[in-house]
Amino acid sequence: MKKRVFSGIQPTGDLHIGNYLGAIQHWVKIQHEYDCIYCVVDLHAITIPQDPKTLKAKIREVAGLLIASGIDPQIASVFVQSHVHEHSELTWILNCYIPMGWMRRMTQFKEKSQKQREEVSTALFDYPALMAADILLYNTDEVPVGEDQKQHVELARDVAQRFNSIYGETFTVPRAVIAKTGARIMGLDDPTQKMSKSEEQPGRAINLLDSPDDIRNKIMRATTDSLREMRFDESRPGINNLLVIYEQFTRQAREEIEARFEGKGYVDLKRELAEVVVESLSPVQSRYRELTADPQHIDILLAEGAKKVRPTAEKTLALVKERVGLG
Ligand code: ATP
Ligand code: LTN
Repeated sequence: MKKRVFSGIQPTGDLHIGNYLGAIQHWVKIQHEYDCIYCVVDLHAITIPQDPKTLKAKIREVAGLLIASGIDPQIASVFVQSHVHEHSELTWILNCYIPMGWMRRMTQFKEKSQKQREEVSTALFDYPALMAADILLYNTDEVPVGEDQKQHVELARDVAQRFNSIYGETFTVPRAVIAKTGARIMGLDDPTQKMSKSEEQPGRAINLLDSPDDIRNKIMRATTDSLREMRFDESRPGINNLLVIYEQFTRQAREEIEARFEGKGYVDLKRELAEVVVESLSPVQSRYRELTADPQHIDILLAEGAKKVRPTAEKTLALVKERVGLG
């Protein structure tokens, strides 16, 4: 039996090379080895205000880009969270077993709520419970995520263990798997900030659907330092970030890359990196255009994805309700 992998991505903006290098390329690689479920988490997206039309379009765009990046919907399951209502239902039940103290420790809520202050929704606070439900519905063994999500996966582990100790073996206890390099791609305009979908700074992120000229412009304008030496060095975040992106796309060894650019200027690195990124994204973009030529096609694939995963979600929820004594 293959191990079960579950991960999710929010349809809250344009997918960028940080998402691709930190998550999606890894998801593509493991799909043959594991039984993988990938979810477009639209219920998580509405924890902050969204425009309805844009949200609906983004759900399809994100799903299309996952498939265009190489996730094969015949092998892995790709579906939309709100298409399987068990996610919401299990969230409520899990809420009853998550002490407030655990939730209050979540650093992402602290960061995100500072930006919104009084407007912040109750659901943003409860975000980790929905994420725990996503993971626990499918007997998940491993959850590939970026560093920022580790604490949330740990909360899912804790609530699974707590529930199991009260009611007996019910949930598989999941663990987070964090990619070693490329796990944190930084903003091009400001390499001290992470490249992000929701931060609408022009020049921060290279989006997967950016035109070749946009990609070139953003890379040529990327912030670096005034030194000349081209070395992987985390104390020089700008140049380090460009080299990491180069490394991730070309799969060359660090020494090889440093040797290649020795004695050259930053402009040479930027020019070459821009071409590497343009060429790497080009097949993803053309597959995306093919996939979306028929607007119904993605909807059909997503309906099939939900149909594949629903029986497992139904079975888990029925067992949980039975254990708790509901109904
Ligand atoms: P937001 O800005 O809305 O928080 P995001 O761009 O951080 O969005 P998520 O939907 O939170 O993206 O994350 C999807 C996946 O991409 C996660 O596994 C996350 O860890 C990864 N990821 C996001 N940003 C980066 C980044 N800059 N570098 C590497 N991986 C990233
Ligand atoms: N919170 C995650 C997205 C997410 C997720 C999940 C990831 C929602 N549910 C379940 C792994 C497993 C994020 O913002 N990257």
